[in-house]
Amino acid sequence: MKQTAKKFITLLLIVAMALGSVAYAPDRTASAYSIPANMKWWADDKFGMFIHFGAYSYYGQGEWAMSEQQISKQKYQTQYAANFNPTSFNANEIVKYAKNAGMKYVVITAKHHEGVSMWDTKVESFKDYTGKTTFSLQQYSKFASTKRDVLMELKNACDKAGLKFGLYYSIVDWNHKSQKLGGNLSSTMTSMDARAAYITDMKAQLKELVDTYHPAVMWFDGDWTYSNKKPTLELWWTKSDGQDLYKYMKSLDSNILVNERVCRSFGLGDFECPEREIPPKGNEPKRPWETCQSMNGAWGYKKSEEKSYYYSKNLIQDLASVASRGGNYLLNIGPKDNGAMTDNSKKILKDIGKWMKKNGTSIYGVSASPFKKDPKWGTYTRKDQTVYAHVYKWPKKKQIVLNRYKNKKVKKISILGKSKRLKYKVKKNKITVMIPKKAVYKGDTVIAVQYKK
Ligand code: H79
Repeated sequence: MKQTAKKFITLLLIVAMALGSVAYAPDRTASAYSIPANMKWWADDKFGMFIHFGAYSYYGQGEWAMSEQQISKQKYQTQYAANFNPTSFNANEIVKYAKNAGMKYVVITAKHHEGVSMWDTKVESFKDYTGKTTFSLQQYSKFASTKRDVLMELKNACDKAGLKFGLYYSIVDWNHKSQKLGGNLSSTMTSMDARAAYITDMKAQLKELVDTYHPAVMWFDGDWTYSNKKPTLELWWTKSDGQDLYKYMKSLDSNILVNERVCRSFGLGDFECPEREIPPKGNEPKRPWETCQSMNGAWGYKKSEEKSYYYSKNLIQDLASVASRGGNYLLNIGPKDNGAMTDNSKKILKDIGKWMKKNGTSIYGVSASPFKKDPKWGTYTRKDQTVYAHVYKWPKKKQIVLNRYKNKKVKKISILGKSKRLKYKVKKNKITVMIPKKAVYKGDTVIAVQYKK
């Protein structure tokens, strides 16, 4: 008898706990994940600037040109990297544009696949093809005579402006002596010894970067020669290398956030990074994520792409859609051969800034949409008791039907950036809002619905 009572109480407890956990579950959609404390700043910031800048900027054919055109190391180094002289690089200007666009952090390429170290690395093996000169912006290029440190300039500008600073680092290195350009995956190791030595040196470079620039984010890439088996010359990067690299970065600085590309597809790192892709609604990663996107078809400056920039309003919609699905958005600029920002990227950043000034509250620190489906006209984000309806397609009729959040009582409905209250009617779980004839902001007019607690 006693035994049965005990069982019954245990069962009650389990049911109570289950109910409790429902009540305290994060107030988001099925895609909900909880944000670790060390990532809160990043998840709240939502919006960052990516910068692709290297010797490829000088060549002006995109950051993959060396591989796409199978340019030899000697030619790439002597004709492009050696002439790179970005004297118009202006960190304060870039950061001013980033900040005015509402971006809260910046991630710049410290070393892309081409292998030019954008800082004065002292690690021995990163030399040009003769083995004599260090293959870095500070030692190898024309720019060397300026003695400038562009990464430090950017880091300082970010610190001054209150933006977080991050670094991108490519695991493959087309100019390093350990690797041959070519093969199916663009980089093949020359030997297993070369592989081991390269990994040691890569870690030494990463230590230099952390000790010198104290990045808040380390954004790895160029990890696609991977497998979860023993390394080969083709598949020379392994899951266990990725795990080791992640641990190593955290040992250098426990606060650094590291992306999944220490070795992608194994759930490593602190956040996932869909590239040029917004995960479909309902299919978002189950942990923190950041979509990276460029403003045109290239990341590094590509002259032929200068006429093909995306529309600002579409990038704004991307930002809102990403936020509505619980992600971050990292939007890229590719400064020119002389280091200056392109006019097109400046224009886009200004457009986004204009929108963010009035609508930033519907982006920063928001939770994902509380609703299972997106409406035809746009999407939702939420912060505390306010739900923001992002209306991409403004209805022709002077009214719009919004979902009602948890059947709460409405306190006030207005368009963000406007003080006027909008009239509305509540019926069950829908709210019909009377709206002006014209959208206020091209691409995304935000209707804020404040609920009573
Ligand atoms: O830095 C930007 C791009 O240069 C970089 N990521 C962003 C942030 C990027 N790297 N690779 N890609 C984008 C596309 C990758 C293509 C690959 Fe492949 C497909 C790598 C492996 C399979 C190309 C085709 C290289 C080998 C086969």
